[in-house]
Amino acid sequence: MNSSSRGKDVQLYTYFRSSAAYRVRIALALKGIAYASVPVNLLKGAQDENAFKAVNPQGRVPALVVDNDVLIQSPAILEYLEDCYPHPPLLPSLPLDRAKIRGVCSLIACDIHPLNNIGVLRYLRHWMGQDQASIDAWYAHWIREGFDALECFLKPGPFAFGQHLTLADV
Ligand SMILES: N[C@@H](CCC(=O)N[C@@H](CS)C(=O)NCC(=O)O)C(=O)O
Repeated sequence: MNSSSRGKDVQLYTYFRSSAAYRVRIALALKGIAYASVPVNLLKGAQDENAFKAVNPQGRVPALVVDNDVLIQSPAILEYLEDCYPHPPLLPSLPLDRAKIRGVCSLIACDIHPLNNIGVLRYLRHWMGQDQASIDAWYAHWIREGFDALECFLKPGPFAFGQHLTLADV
């Protein structure tokens, strides 16, 4: 356990296949923060049940509960973890470098992922009448377009931005 996490009661509402929750799990692990997992089975619709909506009215994972405060949205949670548990750092010190890394994070979290979320895909099927092949084509299109752009921003490795692991890798 990270020394600064002692005394805090940390719970992560999560689902094993959720990439947004994965980001938070990776950061928690890298920073050595002890937490309890609360599984929310997205395929069974647990995100829409009252028990979870009482935690996150948006019905999305991840949600991180720190003592009695609920944090939502993986970018905000990652920034919180970076602020409160700075070791190991997942952002460099220079503002310009930090902004470049955050830009890549946003490319993934704001422009690729939301278009392929369960709720969006279900809407395409049930309300827009799209078949599975069309939905798969939609999914693949936004991932391909996003990843093509992402490749242009990556530096020579081993990590996305060079020698150090950052939020872009997370
Ligand atoms: N922008 C949010 C996205 C959270 C999100 O959409 N999580 C997905 C799983 S990856 C979810 O809970 N989906 C439930 C649904 O669409 O019904 C974040 O980065 O935390």
